[in-house]
Amino acid sequence: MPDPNTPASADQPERHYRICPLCEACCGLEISTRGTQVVQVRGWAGDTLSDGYLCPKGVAIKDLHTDPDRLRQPLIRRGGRSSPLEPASWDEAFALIEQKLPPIVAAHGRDALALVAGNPSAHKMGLLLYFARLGRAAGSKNVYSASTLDQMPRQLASGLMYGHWLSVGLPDIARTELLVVIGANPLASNGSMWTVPDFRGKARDLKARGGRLVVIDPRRTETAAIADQHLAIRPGADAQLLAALVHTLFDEGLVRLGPAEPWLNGVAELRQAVAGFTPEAVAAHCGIDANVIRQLARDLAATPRAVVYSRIGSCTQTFGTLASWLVDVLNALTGHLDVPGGQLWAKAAAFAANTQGTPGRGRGVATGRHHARLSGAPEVFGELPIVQLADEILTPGPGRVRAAIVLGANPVLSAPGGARLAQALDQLDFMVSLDIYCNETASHADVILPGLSPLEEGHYDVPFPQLSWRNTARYNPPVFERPAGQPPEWQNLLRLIAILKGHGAQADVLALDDELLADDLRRSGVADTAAVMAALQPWQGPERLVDLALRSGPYGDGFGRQPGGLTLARVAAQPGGIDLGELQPRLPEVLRTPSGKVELAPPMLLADLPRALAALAEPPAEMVVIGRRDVRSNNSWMHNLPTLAKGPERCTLQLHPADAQRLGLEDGALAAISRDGRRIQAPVEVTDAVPPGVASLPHGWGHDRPGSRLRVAAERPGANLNEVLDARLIDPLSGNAVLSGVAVCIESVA
Ligand SMILES: Nc1nc2c(c(=O)[nH]1)N[C@H]1C(S)=C(S)[C@@H](COP(=O)(O)OP(=O)(O)OC[C@H]3O[C@@H](n4cnc5c(=O)[nH]c(N)nc54)[C@H](O)[C@@H]3O)O[C@H]1N2
Ligand SMILES: Nc1nc2c(c(=O)[nH]1)N[C@H]1C(S)=C(S)[C@@H](COP(=O)(O)OP(=O)(O)OC[C@H]3O[C@@H](n4cnc5c(=O)[nH]c(N)nc54)[C@H](O)[C@@H]3O)O[C@H]1N2
Ligand code: SF4
Ligand SMILES: [Mo]
Repeated sequence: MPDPNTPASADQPERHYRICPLCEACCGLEISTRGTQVVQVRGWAGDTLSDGYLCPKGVAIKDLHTDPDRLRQPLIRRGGRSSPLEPASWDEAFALIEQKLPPIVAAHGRDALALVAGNPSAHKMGLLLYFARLGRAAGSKNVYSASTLDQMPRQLASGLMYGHWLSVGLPDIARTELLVVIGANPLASNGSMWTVPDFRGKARDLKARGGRLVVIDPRRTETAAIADQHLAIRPGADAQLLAALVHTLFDEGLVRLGPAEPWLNGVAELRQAVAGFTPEAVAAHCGIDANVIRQLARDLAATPRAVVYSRIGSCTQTFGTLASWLVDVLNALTGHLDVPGGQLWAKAAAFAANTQGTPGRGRGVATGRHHARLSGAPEVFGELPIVQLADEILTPGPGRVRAAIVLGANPVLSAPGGARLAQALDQLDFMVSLDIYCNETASHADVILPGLSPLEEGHYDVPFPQLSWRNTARYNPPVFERPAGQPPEWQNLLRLIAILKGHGAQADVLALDDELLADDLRRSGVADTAAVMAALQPWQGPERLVDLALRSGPYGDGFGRQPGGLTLARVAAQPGGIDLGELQPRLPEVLRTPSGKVELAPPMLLADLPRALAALAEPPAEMVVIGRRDVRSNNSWMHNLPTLAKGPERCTLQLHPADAQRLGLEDGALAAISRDGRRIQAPVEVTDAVPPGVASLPHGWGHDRPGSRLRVAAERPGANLNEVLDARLIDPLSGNAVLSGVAVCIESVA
């Protein structure tokens, strides 16, 4: 295997190793360059995690690097809120922030400043690690992120069961014989809350060894198309279906706890809790025959190596936390928890709370340490529901949000009620966006601070090794030097912290970084902080935090106590990363619950079951809408890259032929999709991939809003699904938005 990190020779380009930061598959790329040009992007076959896999978005990292619309200089409004965004120097941009932001907090309190983080902030170590620091410095209750448009139900369920928000169980795809995928389409998304590059190849291997893939999804997706069985569930009915599967296990005497038995709490409570969810009672609601439900429960119980995995389709609904929980309950009651071929936990080399502190026991998780001012929604994992941000800005009174710092997020397109949020953002006294584009959200800011190209940054995946199909540790240095004068984003975040702390815009951010790290070390009980800081030299910023986390992690060198253990230098010396082996059983040490047990029946979840039972009696809506992902798109922000944007129109409304006929809509005709007076239009794609009564439209489109500067995306803007979705609909436990199965009216645009 040739080393990808090779210097250029006269005719050979230089090769670099780069971990793709664009989605959760985290593929290792080989990037060939000549001078400042990217010549080629390929999957790097020497990568320990991804084995050479990549998708078209990975290739488009070249377009992203060269995109003329990508910001390289701050934009500011010199003349107040209604003046235009104009290029400015970094000093001028930060001076404006220092002039405007602290007085707002001083006059109205810390909660007057909202912090909003988007999806890319999970994919960049500098953003994730320093947003956490910004959060502590700001001390505001108004923290929002894409998590409440996404996986918060999964994190809450796992947190309640295992004691930490990121102790999310993973399918052991390399060894399972039966994989049930619910509400996920990894062939398009490349996996989520599960870092599993080349799902297709792994599914092929599963089938080659005689295993089966079952997909539960309203739509016959790309993943469903390669499955052995596809169950077209009615949108929003996952909790009821899963409860009926659990019911069947008890009803038919199929419960078998397996090796996890000594660590399981709450089996008896579960039996009682699901008593009302007979397959016969839920069948019509789920659109799945009772016998099919019973047979799936039997298959799961009878297959020695089986596992159920669920993702966004079953999270972004009003019973998202219940559904996520019941998936793990099914795995536990069929003896597939913590066994090879079943559901296992990763053991990440760095940053995993389930490798820190006392093994096997901890404080567990709590919600509701504070509540939303207006709705009273509980804080979950430090966050409030992002769909409520517009109200918090628009509604007068003490505690009103008057300023915002938005980090790599585009809630104007990505959150239900985004159009109203756009109006709300204009009511703010001051707004800062850190983004690489002037997108539909950043265009409302007073200051935009641009981030670097991914090729100008070093990379270590902070959360994803905690969710990976295999344990590895990987790091890459920047491919290119960053442009002179443009700071890395972690330093921009530090400068914002300095401003909020009253140190001023001219503060020495590296000294502040030292100060914050020393604080961290003292809080975690390190006696000789100076010695640790010295041992971490010469690393700086996020790399320094990674080195610290690796060295004090489960495979680390323990600062000399474990000679040969991991350090960032050792990881960096291996392009392609260090393989730490396949997933292993981790009970009980992975647990951080107060009881030291897996909590199969958390009271908060049991208490929510009657709501799911009551929903069985509600009449179904005539027409509901669900989302859809395409491999050439990524939420709202990769539509500006020419290699991805070309090809057929992707923002189409898929309709079943029977619905199309009933509504008088032909393929290619324009349909109006509306709810409560909100209305969008999209071209129809007639297909029997969606069942009758279900329409599918992708999210992240709608690039025709004034102010944004995305020239390629604006050529085919698409319709913004979230403009019709309903900001009032949430899962009350997690605060997560309901994005799927929302009732809409569809008609022909005459
Ligand atoms: N209806 C519907 N809505 C959805 C979903 C759905 O399935 N259906 N999915 C939801 C999900 S899962 C998610 S995660 C959210 C995503 O919601 P958001 O995170 O709000 O949206 P993104 O489109 O990911 O926008 C990310 C922004 O980050 C910027 N960015 C990219 N790289 C960097 C960087 O290095 N630094 C900085 N500072 N900025 C950067 C991009 O320019 C873009 O503006 O959308 C959600 N919305
Ligand atoms: N190409 C591409 N890749 C991406 C993204 C992207 O936008 N584009 N976004 C990234 C992000 S931020 C995330 S969070 C992940 C998400 O990764 P996935 O969870 O795999 O996301 P989707 O492909 O949207 O798959 C969700 C599936 O749920 C189905 N579904 C809808 N409603 C229901 C329901 O009520 N019940 C059930 N059982 N299924 C339902 C949908 O039809 C869809 O097929 O993808 C990531 N990867
Ligand atoms: S699947 Fe594509 S976007 Fe995701 S990490 Fe791999 S190359 Fe990047
Ligand atoms: Mo997401």
